[in-house]
Amino acid sequence: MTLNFGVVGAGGIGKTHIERLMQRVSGATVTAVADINVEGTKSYLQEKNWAIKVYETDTELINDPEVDAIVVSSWGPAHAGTILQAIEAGKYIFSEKPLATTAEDCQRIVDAEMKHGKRLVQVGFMRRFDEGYVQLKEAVDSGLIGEPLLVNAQHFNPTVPDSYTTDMAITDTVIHEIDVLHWLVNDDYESVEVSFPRQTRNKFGHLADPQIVRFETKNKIALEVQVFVNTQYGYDIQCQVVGENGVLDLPEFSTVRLRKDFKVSTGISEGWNRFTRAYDTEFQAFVDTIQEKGQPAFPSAWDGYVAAVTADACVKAQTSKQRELIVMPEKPAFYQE
Ligand code: ISE
Repeated sequence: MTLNFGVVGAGGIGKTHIERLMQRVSGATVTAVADINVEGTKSYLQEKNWAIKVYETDTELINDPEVDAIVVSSWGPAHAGTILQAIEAGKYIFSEKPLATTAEDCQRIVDAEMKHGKRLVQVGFMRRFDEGYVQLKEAVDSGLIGEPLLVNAQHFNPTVPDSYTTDMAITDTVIHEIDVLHWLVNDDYESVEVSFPRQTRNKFGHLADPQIVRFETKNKIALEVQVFVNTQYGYDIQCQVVGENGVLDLPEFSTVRLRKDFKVSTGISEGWNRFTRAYDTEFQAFVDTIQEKGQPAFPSAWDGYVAAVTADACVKAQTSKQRELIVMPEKPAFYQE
C-alpha cells in the first residue's frame, strides 16, 4: 500500500522532502501541499510536472481524506498547531526539528499522542540514520572501546545570515548533537555549561561565535560540543568517542579523491546536504515501520521533548554562565523502543 503524504510548508527544506518522497522513497507519494504562497507552490509543482493539490492552510490539508501522513516543514513556531491538529485527526506525522519551539508545546504533543493511544509522530533528527553515526553507535554498543568516557564533537557551518542569533547556536544547530549524542552513548543528560572562547572576526556583532557547550550525563560522561558557524571553509561535522580501551571517530564525509596540480584533495560539504542520504533513510524507515507495525520509527515525540528541555537548559546556561541542571521526567513506557 502506498502512503499518501501531505506536506505543510514548501520552503527550501519542504521542497527537498517533496522531491525525496516523489523520487526516492518507495511506498510513498505526495498528494497535497499546503503553503501560504499558493501561487508560487503551484508553479513549482507545475514545473516539476506533478499533479499535486495545493492548499493555503494546514487545516484543509489535514482534513483531506486522501492524506495519510503529514510532513511538517513550516517554520518552527507553527509546528505545534499543525501537529496537534494532525494527532486529533489520527494522521501520521513526520516533523522537522524542532518538534515545537517550547518544551510546554512539546509536552502538549506528547500528552495528545498518549491520549490518542498509539505513536503517530517521528521527528526529523536524521543523524540517527546517517551511515557514519550508525557505524559509530554499533561500535560503541559492541563494547569495542569499553565504556565511553568522553565525547568531543564539532558542529561547524561555513557562515550564517544576519538573522542568526546567539541562542540559535543551541536551538537550531547544537540541537542535532543534543539528540544524537545521548542516543550514541545510551545515557541521559544531567547538566550543561556554556562558555565563549576567543571570538572570530568573521561574524556579525550581535552573535557569539564560537561557543563551547559541555554536557555531563547521569553516568558522568563528559560531552563537549564546539559550535562554530562562521568557519568560512565548510560544513564540517566531527564526533569522537573516547572509551576505556580506545577511541572511535565518526567516519569522514567523503567525496572522490582528486590528484591534481601536485596535490591530493577531497571535498568538504557546503551545507546540511551532507545529510541528504540520512534523510532518505529516515523517511524510508518512517514509511516501512508504519506499513509493518502501524506506528512510525524513532526518534519519537518524546525525543523531541527531551531535545527541547535540554535546549532550554543550554540557553539558560548561555546567560547564567553557570552549570544548569537538565531535569526530565521518567520516560513513559509508551515511548520505550
Ligand atoms: C540548520 O537549521 C541545520 O539544521 C543544520 O544542520 C545546522 O548545521 C545549521 O546550523 C542550522 O541552522
